[in-house]
Amino acid sequence: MTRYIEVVTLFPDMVRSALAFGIVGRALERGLAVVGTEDPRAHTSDAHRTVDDRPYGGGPGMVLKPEPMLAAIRAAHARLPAGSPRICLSAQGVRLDQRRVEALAALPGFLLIAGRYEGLDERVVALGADEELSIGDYVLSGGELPALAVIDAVVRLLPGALGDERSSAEDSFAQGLLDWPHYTRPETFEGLAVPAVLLSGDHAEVERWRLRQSVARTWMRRPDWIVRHGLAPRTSRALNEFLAARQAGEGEAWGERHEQNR
Ligand code: 4FD
Repeated sequence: MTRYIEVVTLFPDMVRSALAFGIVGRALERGLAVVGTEDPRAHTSDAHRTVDDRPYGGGPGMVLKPEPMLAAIRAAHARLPAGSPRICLSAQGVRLDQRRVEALAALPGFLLIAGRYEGLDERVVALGADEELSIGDYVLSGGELPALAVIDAVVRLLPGALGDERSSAEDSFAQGLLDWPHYTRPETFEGLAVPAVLLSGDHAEVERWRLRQSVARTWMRRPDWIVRHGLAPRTSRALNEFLAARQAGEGEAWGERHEQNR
């Protein structure tokens, strides 16, 4: 099933051009998703095609005028499957995470609203958005990069996007864990060796090592995830192995930076 995504943006070329590369570019070429854009400037009627105005109450910066924004939202939303949510990207939104990305990837369509300047007129949010999403606690000059982050995260989950051999469901992130370390040739690089287990050819042992690395890194760097997501029994055993090894003062510098292997 093709997914339909629309982006309301004053910079449609910025959005379209960024989607031409890599995994997402190929997925869109294959028709796994279709991304459309709608420019609020096309919904102005004055000679200067004005999209912004001074804020009521005074102060610096400009606010996007409500009429062109809402008209663009409605035009783009009319092209989407019925029930597609209208999502505004803003630092005031609910934080995006992989669970939310998976939920978006399961929908037939959604609309992303990218604001600019100091922000949107609040009535556009009230009338034109079903929810607000944030990609993190920092301020950007526009919602285009957050919209692109959402699109990238969603499109790479669509069946066929990663190629048939890989499955995003197997990503450690999908399991609530940080990724394990990756290595390729050469075997020793600037004095740092690849962990011996990865050269052993013992696939079961490699899998256990990766899970141990993932859970150790998660424990060290993101203990909040372990509290929030809990651990599957196998993962819980891997964590206990790591904690026991650390207690005994053995093994690698788990989850710490600049670890030296072997
Ligand atoms: N953290 C984010 C999203 C947008 C943004 C904007 C109102 C400003 C950060 C609406 C005000 C959009 C985020 C553009 N900055 N800036 O996800």
